Amino acid sequence: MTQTRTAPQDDPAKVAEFEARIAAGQSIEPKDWMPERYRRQLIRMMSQHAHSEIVGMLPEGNWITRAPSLRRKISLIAKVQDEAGHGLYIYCGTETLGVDRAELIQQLLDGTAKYSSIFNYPTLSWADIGVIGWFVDGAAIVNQTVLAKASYGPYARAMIRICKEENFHKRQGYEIVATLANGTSAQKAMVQDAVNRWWWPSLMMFGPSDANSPNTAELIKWKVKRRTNDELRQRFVNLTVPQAAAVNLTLPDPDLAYDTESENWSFGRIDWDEFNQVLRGNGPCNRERLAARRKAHDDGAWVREAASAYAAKQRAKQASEAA
Ligand code: BYC
Repeated sequence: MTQTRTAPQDDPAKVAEFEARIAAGQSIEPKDWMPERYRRQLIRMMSQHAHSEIVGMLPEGNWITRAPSLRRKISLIAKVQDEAGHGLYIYCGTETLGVDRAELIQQLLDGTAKYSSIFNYPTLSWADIGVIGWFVDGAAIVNQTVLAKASYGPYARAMIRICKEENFHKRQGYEIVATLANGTSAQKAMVQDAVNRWWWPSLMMFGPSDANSPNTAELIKWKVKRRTNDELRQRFVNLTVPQAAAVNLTLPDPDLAYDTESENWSFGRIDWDEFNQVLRGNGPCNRERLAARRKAHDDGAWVREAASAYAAKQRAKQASEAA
């Protein structure tokens, strides 16, 4: 297993050359020299992203057996499968920075790595599946479309493909929402309840406010992040307000108001205490999510062992053929 390297002293001339490349809009590739801090920031951010995709399968996976029709079931299975693919793809991208995915997965299972706060909330009704697609994948698209221009090539390229799939995810969600919103009064009440529960946690997905975001300045300087947390959150609100109006649903914020001067929808105060509690492991489902991942990891041990044994056998066969 490749261990995370200890930080060498970065050569100032190399740092200057690296920053000039970033300023010129060049893409940084795995074999290029990079400051150790840049490498570590990317490992942190990309591994958290990969973990989010994998943990993010759990809330929706709960509903595969209860999807209301074959068509909905097929779409949901495809979506959850895509998320597994995104996780694996981003773990591969992270490995280009010289870290082994087994090490990263162990950090998730130990509870020392973060994953998106949003996946620590429960999916209580079928309408939640629609609202997750609409809000959560919608928020992911806003965030990741910008990350597709990140300075680190493997991450940026992963985002291009992932965003294409997220668009399908969002559409399947919004279609469920629109159907329920135009359905019986019980269906409409169910989807409005889901909107009420998921709205604020979705705004928290974008991270702390800029004033309290320790990583943003450095990541913007290195063009990993191209927009701040608050800028992306605002863009998401601006896009989502008209989408809610189009299906006659109300967003649970009495302070939502259009500001003609800035052309933004201003919104109420986010409950940062709740956000911090979820990040500390005290959200409604943190323990359940980690327990599910640990069980899946343990149950899958035989698959990893079998795959390693097969790979060793293939290597031995190739070596004996070459000899
Ligand atoms: N939840 O300095 P900040 C998906 C942490 S999955 C938990 O602003 P940064 C999908 C942050 O990590 C999409 N933790 O950080 C899957 C940092 O902690 P550490 C997930 C959060 O990196 C299945 C600390 O708070 N998307 O789409 O500049 C189904 C301070 O924050 C959160 C990504 O991962 C949070 N919400 O900005 C459906 C996108 N927010 O590491 C859909 C990639 C912040 O210093 N990541 N923290 O201990 C990013 O864009 C950025 O990393 C963030 C945070 C905007 C999330």
